Amino acid sequence: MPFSVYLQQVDPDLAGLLSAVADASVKLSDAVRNAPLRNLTGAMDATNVQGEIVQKLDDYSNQVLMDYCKSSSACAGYLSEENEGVTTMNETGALVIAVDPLDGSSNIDIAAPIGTIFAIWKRKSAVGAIHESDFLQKGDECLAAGYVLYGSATMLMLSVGKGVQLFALNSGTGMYELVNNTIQLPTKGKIYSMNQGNLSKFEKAAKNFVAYCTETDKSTSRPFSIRYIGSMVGDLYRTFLKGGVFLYPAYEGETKGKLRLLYECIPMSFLAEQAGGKGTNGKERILSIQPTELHERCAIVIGSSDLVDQYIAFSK
Ligand code: AHM
Ligand code: MG
Repeated sequence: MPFSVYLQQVDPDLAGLLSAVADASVKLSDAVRNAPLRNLTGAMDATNVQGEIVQKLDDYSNQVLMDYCKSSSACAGYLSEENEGVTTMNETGALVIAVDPLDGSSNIDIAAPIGTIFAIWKRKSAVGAIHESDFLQKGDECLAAGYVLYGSATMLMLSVGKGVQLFALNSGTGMYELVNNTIQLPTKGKIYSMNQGNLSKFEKAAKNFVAYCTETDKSTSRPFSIRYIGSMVGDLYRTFLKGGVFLYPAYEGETKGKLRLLYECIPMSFLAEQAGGKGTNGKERILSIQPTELHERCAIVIGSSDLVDQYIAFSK
């Protein structure tokens, strides 16, 4: 089924914005695949609000998404990893969107999987300019979330709150087509995914969890394998299809990790729960957390429910 036909079942405002995001991602998929030929690799002479070096493709992706979101009349506001504040798009629009325009920036120059992550809410204010408070909403209030993976294929994983659907970009037509109507995240898994080189920096539960993953126990297929691309989009695509767990835990003595709540942890947790999996910060469901800052960071453990539960047990 073409994506445009799938969108006919979706509320028209939401369908319009999702269509704009999908169109933007088709353009970005082409840019990613041709980045070395278009002077789109390497860093800009700039850092973003998080103090991270901005890659040329980060900036390009943000510009493209802003243009396409603005073209959707339903889109009232835009928040991005690359922008300090919120941007009003259309004062009469009903929706707001938070995006990580290009996740996995450190993988751009090595042609490894990268992607675009997004979450959409109904705005809280009625009309007019958008405020921060329009974005400080729980994941439980999300209308839709998804991501596009620019890997060996370009894949769109999406939920509008009715399960998780997977679309593949047909490179011939430039259009997405449904390839799986009911993604089910396996309840068990044999793979864990984390930056284990940083283990000494992480909280005790993470250390205990790694000890659990690496010890031998035939009944639970341990030791598990470790796989870590360093692109959340790539690592989670594998996790959604094959099962397992991805974690970027809280740092020792802190409650937060590296990844951002509004445009990384919430959209991925929304998808995980819609697919029968779980997403937690160790102590609380990610979707229950009340955001207090636009670029708030969050610890995340996400994937197969049995493995996430195991981490939660170590967090008690
Ligand atoms: P980015 O949005 O700036 O690309 O950062 C997020 C990425 C995730 O995709 C990935 O899981 C993580 O950062 C990797 O971090 P690290 O290099 O610390 O393992
Ligand atoms: Mg990211």
